[in-house]
Amino acid sequence: MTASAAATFATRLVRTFADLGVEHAVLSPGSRSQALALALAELEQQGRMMLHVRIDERDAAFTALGIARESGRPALVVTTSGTAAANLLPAVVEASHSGVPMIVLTADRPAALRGTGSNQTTWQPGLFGRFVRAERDVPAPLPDAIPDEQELAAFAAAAAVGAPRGSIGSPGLQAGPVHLNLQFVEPLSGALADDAPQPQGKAATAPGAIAEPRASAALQLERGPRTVVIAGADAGEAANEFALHAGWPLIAEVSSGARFGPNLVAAYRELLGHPEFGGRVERAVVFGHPTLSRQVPALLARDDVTVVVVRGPGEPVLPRADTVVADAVTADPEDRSDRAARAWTGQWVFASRELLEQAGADDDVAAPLVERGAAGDYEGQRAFARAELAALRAPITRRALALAVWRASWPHDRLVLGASRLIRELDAVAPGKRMRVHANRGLAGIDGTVSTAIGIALASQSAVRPAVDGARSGAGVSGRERAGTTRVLLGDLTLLHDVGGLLLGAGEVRPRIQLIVGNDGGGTIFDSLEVAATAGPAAFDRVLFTPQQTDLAALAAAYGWEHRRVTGRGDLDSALASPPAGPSVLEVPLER
Ligand SMILES: Cc1ncc(C[n+]2csc(CCOP(=O)(O)OP(=O)(O)O)c2C)c(N)n1
Ligand SMILES: [Mg+2]
Repeated sequence: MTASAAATFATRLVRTFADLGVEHAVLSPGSRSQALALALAELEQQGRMMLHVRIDERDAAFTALGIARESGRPALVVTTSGTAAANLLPAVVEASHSGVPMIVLTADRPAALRGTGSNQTTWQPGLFGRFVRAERDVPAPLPDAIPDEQELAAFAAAAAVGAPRGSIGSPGLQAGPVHLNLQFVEPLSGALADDAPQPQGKAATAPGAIAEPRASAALQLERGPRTVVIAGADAGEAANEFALHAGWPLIAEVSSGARFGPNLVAAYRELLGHPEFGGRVERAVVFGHPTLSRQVPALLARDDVTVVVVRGPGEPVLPRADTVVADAVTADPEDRSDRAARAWTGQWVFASRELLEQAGADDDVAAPLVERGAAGDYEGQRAFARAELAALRAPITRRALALAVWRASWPHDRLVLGASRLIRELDAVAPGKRMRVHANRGLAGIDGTVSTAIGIALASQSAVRPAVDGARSGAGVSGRERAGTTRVLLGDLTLLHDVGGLLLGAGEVRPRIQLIVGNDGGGTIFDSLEVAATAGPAAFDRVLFTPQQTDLAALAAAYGWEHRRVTGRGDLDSALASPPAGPSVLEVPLER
């Protein structure tokens, strides 16, 4: 085997990423990228990297997005040149907006071939535009000139996690995708060249060097104004802790990761619209990215409300020019003797609980009220059995489905919420529960949901696999708790958009993931828009609702996923409580 500078560089580069603490790589096959692919396969063999192979680059990138969402560490995404690289854009854009780290390695032909009509060659530098935090176009490794992998990897890793402000790039750099465009020339793979020149750059930092960005000084908020804390997508537990510490009501969306605790106001939509509640708010402190209601943006737009936005991983919301943006906030702890302040928060919390109970009661099928009937009272016993059966067989509404999924999920599980109606339905009624919830709310696309969720399942359920000799790599996630089931609540079109994500090739890890599909035959979210009333019904259905009658059982079977269809609440609860050990689809027909 001839020595290959490509192989030498690729091997050094992926090893350096492993040393820096990168644990997962997702690759799609291709010729130009073969040196990277083979180097990753070897690292996987050594137990130093978890490798996932996806035929579709769009899914590879969403899988990497899911892995990083869950683990907080960037995964590598590796593709060949041409349209392969272009397929990464949706996940890169989502990662950019939600502040999820990702390291994209696109293989390329030499720069001199751009614009010459050369096969599979395009302008890959700049492909991701403003959506990457940093980018390098790296010339092909040659026997006497191997790019400095240490410098490159350290640069990419630092930019992906949002290096400390001021240290690299522009101030306020946030975590997100980074693009290394790696040119390669023949021989595209081969033996490692032992005598190849060593990089002159500074050595890569120690193992596990991917660091948390440093937090800067917190903004102190004075007490006094009637304040609410708003936790949008990915706000995280910090929002909850802050609300609790300051003693302020917490309006936490269902994808915030902060929807729990004594200050939670789950039924915030009704209350924000009420003059005695929303009408009296003087200040809002916003964590994360609120996207699920009309009421929160309306509050933040009001000029009698001061808006303080706390920077999180994602793009900060800037509803108004006078928004105060802070890296962190503090406030004096709640003063339990301040009756006015306690009344303010208590009023929200109690009203919310009342409203939520009503909403739940509206939907609960009357539990059998009939007495069980004494021994020998056959009529009474029969009535009881009939009532109980009716409850179990009661048809499943959207609300019942959303609540059932919420109730079935526990802190060791993961819950992923697709865009569209069901996440909103859940947001309207879910009571507090401390658990990890993920949703791609950076841009709220219906694309890539299956793949993102698989990434989340892979990262939460995995540890670095033992090396061939059984030894474990130090870079493993063994210190972290392994998760239970990843449940995904999504609509039928959202599933069908990412059918390709169902494809887990032979030998790929098959995580414990349950896709719970509310199948209403199309995009019913559009039914609630004004256009549903103004457009002609046939045209509306054709171009917005977009009906589908896909046989989901056959689809699941084709991809080797278990499938079950449930129509009654009893079956729904049991299917959710005991999901299969591998990937499965739980189909729940819903009325339009
Ligand atoms: C990539 C992308 N394309 C289009 C949209 C617009 N869109 C939002 S919801 C939706 C329909 C979703 O249908 P389904 O998943 O069945 O959910 P339902 O509304 O029926 O609950 C579409 C097309 C989007 N958000 N993202
Ligand atoms: Mg639908």
